Amino acid sequence: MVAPGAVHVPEWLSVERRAELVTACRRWARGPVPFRHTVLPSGGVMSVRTVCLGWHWQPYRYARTADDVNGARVAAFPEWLGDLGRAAVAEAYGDEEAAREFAPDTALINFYDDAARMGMHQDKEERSGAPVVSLSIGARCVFRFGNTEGRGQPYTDVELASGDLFVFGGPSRFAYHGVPKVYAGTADPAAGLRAGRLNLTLRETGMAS
Ligand code: MD3
Ligand code: FE
Repeated sequence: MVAPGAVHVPEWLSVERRAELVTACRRWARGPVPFRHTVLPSGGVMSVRTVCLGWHWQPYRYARTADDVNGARVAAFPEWLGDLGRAAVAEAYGDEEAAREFAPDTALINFYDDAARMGMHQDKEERSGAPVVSLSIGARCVFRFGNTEGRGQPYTDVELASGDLFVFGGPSRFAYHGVPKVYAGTADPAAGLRAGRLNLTLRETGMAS
């Protein structure tokens, strides 16, 4: 446990599982909403590329359609990905009831090239107290896990590598966090990624279907 409710499980995903997820992400990246750099209301452009399933996150709300991209309805959130999320919660918390109750309805899929970063932020658009499940594939990175007060210290830097699971629940759910560094040349070709890092987060939006 990195902080209350924050559990890191290194190498939870088998190489076969990683490869299946990479293949699925390549398909989702083609549409109906393309993998793209999100443009913020400030005019800033995120360096990661993102595509969503189930619900589309646009700064700073969830919608069924990608009104900030091409207006298309996002691809469905597949049942098998919910099953993987429940298995992840069971593994991280050892709590079968928490796992059964976890009903993610959106996935945010981020791709980092070696230069991409994610600034310190909170995820506050979800109207749910459910945990967030994070799956990392590909290049290693520094994941910075902070506090609930602001972007600055105190924070803890954790290295995330290919196959790692991280679950954020309870008091950790609203902590600031970010990715200040991706390590070039640490991709996972066996998983089908020759460069860069993929991160999938499975979440409950709390949106009424
Ligand atoms: C802690 N993604 O998509 S995953 C994001 O690696 C995001 O792509 C990072 O932050 C990435 O919003 C970090 C870990 C993560 C995701 C969501 C969280 C940690 C979290 C929500 C609440 C607390
Ligand atoms: Fe986040």
